[in-house]
Amino acid sequence: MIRLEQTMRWYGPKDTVSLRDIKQSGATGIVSALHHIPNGEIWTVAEIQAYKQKIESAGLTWSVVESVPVHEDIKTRAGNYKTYIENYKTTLKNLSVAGIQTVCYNFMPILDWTRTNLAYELQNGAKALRFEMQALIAFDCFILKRPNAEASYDKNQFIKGAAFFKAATEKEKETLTKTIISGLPGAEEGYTLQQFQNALDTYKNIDEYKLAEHLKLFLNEIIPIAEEQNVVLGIHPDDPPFPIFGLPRVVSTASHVQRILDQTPSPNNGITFCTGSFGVRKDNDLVKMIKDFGNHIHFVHLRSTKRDTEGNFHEANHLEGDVPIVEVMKELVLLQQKRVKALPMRPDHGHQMLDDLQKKTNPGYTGIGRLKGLAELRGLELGIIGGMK
Ligand code: CS2
Ligand code: MN
Repeated sequence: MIRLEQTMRWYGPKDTVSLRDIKQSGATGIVSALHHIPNGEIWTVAEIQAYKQKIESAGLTWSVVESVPVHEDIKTRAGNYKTYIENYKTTLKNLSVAGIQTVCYNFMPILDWTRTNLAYELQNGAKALRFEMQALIAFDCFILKRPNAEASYDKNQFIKGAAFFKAATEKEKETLTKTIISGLPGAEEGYTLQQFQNALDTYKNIDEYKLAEHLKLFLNEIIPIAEEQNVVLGIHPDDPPFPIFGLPRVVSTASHVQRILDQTPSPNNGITFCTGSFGVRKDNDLVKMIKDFGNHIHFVHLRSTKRDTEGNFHEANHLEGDVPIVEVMKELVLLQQKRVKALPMRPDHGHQMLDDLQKKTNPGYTGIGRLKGLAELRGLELGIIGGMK
């Protein structure tokens, strides 16, 4: 039986988790990007080849690009968006020339993924990433002071946000600000408070429908190139999968995904199935989503989150939390059997634990925490396959 392809994300030569570490985890594929190239610029064949060479010399394969970032001008359809779309096409062509044909991207306005606490201590002393609503509200209403921010929250939430702000020390406020707007790994961009507010202003007249339209217009241009070049695209869901800072969201639910697939019909137009992001919403039936969108799932991120009823969540152990991971894996094993090629998956994030706690790693992208996740996930997969025989 063909198994899922085990991959891990690598942030390039500066990543303190090395290619050798990743090799020892048992992963065979690398998920990476040319992080040194500014958003919107063309990735040349020479640059891609050199990077690929580095990965291959460690005995690994560059399986997936995560991500080719979509320039803000494309999302807002302003400024130089036409040039950036042309550049995107060229980058896809160049990647295909180099033999890299699975590309992840996202369409989240301004901020890539967002957390409010990068060192949430678990009972066992390991650290996890956490999103706390009242921290976000404290930042939005009292640090950023976004005009009319209060209207985005119900009264109860707002009171809790105010209390959070009141109790926080200057240092805590500073850390919170940095955590939210300095850019988590992969985001490639960070902002000052003023820059962030200016960026928010560019979305003043863009609601969900307009943003969905912008995504459609973008995909209508790049999907034909992807088809011609045999590249599959997987859009990563919004993280968190609900609106923040009054910004529109277009990849948070099953109906969002359906709209993306219907708007630009093509086998190359697909999703990155991130269980941790989609799984924060109770109304996302993950197993059903795999059944419904299977042919369009080009890449899988496996992790779990534990949510409460107030919009807070933290990243749980890979096999625990709210994601029905056993059922999800069963469905993925079935999906894999219908495919010719191995579907790339990676343990998405991991706790900071054991020696990770002494090491400076990209938040969420620890060596040992992810190794544990990967080991558990492949064991689960093998057990399910064994039980099917
Ligand atoms: C995050 C993001 O959930 C995640 O995978 O770590 O970096 C995400 O991969 C990117 O937003 C995808 O473009
Ligand atoms: Mn993910």
